[in-house]
Amino acid sequence: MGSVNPDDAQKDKKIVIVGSGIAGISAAVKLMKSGFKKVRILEASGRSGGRIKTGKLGNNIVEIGANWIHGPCEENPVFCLARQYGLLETEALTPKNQAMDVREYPPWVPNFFTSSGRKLNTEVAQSLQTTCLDIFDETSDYQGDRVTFPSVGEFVRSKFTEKWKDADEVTRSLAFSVASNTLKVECCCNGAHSMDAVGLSGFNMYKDLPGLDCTFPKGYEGLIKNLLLEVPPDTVTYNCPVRCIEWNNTESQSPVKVECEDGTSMTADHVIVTVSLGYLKKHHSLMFSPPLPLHKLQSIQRHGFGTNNKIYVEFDSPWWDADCEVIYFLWEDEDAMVDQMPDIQSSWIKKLYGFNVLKPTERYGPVLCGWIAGHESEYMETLSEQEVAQSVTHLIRQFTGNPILTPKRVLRSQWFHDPWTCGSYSFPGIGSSSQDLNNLGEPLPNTGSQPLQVLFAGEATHPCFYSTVHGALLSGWREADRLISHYSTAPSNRQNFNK
Ligand code: 6YU
Repeated sequence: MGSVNPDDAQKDKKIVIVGSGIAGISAAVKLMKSGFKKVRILEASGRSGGRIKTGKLGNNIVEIGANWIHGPCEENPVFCLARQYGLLETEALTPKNQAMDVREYPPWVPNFFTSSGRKLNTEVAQSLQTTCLDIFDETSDYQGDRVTFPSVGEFVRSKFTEKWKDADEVTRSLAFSVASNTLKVECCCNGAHSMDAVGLSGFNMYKDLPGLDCTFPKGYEGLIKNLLLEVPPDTVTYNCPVRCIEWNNTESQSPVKVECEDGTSMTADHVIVTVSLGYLKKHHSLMFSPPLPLHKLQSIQRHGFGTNNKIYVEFDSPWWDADCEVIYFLWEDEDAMVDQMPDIQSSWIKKLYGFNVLKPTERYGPVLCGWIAGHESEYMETLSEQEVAQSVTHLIRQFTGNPILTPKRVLRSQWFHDPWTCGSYSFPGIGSSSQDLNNLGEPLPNTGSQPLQVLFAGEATHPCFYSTVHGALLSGWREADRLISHYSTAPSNRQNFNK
């Protein structure tokens, strides 16, 4: 995106950014580099980073929020910035790594365990898993009606049942256990309660970038810290939740008034809202005065936002294969392809599909990261860490058949109960289309005498990289560019953001 310095007279325009996650910070950096001087970020919590959050498990650095750079290649600005700041390991920087086309499934070495304590033959289980993933891939070619299959879950279940209809009882039962597990994996990838809530028509709006997903050895927050060094230290005001944004204030010179929870208020020429879609779903009616227009509200409702949490578990020694990178737990009683538990209180743990092994082992020791999505995950958040540890210990003993295995440490995330996030990330809901993503990112008002009073950034506003850090970062740049372009005096430098 070409940035053009705005006219000198416009550099005093007051811009308030709500939220100091990656979208808010990237917008601030771009605006200030372009000459805007009065840029202020108001952050509800006591830290920057939002859903980028690095923590500690014993001496290990672990990610509580975003984990990977999805698709680390030249087209990915998070990869380019991380490389520029020297935050990545040599292997992630190789052209070979950047060129790998893995789509959503990195070629991790798996181990499969079952609920009767058996370790399955990897080839057999993996081939059943591939059959299931191929059906997920078929969603991109599906041209049929959306009434028969409104959701990805219904589509996959139907095709998978058809595929195995003539198989013998034992094979079909195992295939369906694998399919249930794959649906739970997909719930985590999409941050959805069930794949029945993920719209088939919007499922392929997401665009994969090439490159083998990589991590930040010293933590994702390094990206945030480096970006913040590019703006004056007092740019962010912490512990300052915004309560209400009054826009269309035609009587004042500044058309927007921002009211904070502590009763203070300030005027602004432009406000960039970067709060999560989960937060907007819950608080939009109090947050905007006048209320948001109907088409925006409908898109806020239609586009999905759900929970995906992690449960880190540390052991004294590994019980998985030395080369294993991912562990899947298959429930043998799940032969009806289920991704929702009927009784959440007693069976929430069945939603946890398995674990990633933290690599390299020399750095982390025997540490696993479990994944659990949906309402089961939200219920898990209400339990004490000790109760979570007990359930995980019981689960691992059952699946390994080892009655004395005991984790050394357990740490879980709680994104649903984080009052400033209200969940993990967005996904296409039933009936969601690219129009909804456009509506979510559309500024208010878009035309008229005082346009661009309230602008919207954040992962859920990106047309094809929603749910990711790079999507959020690009959305922040997009809104900064919108303002820079608005104040650019040379017509040839003005960009049309309505295309
Ligand atoms: C990625 C990954 N990753 C795991 C987990 C989570 C997420 N993501 P922010 O919320 O950050 O900032 C808003 C700020 O606003 C915040 O600081 C608030 O405190 C503040 N705020 C709120 N209300 C306020 C108020 N009233 N006043 C003032 N301030 C207020 N992304 O690239 N790689 O590995 C993962 C993962 C557990 C929770 C992730 C990952 C998502 C990113 O973390 C997330 O998008 C961005 O950080 C959001 O930044 P932001 O600035 O928009 O908001 C079809 C299809 C498939 C699609 N899926 C494929 C990809 C799957 C994505 N996978 C993610 C997986 C993991 C594991």
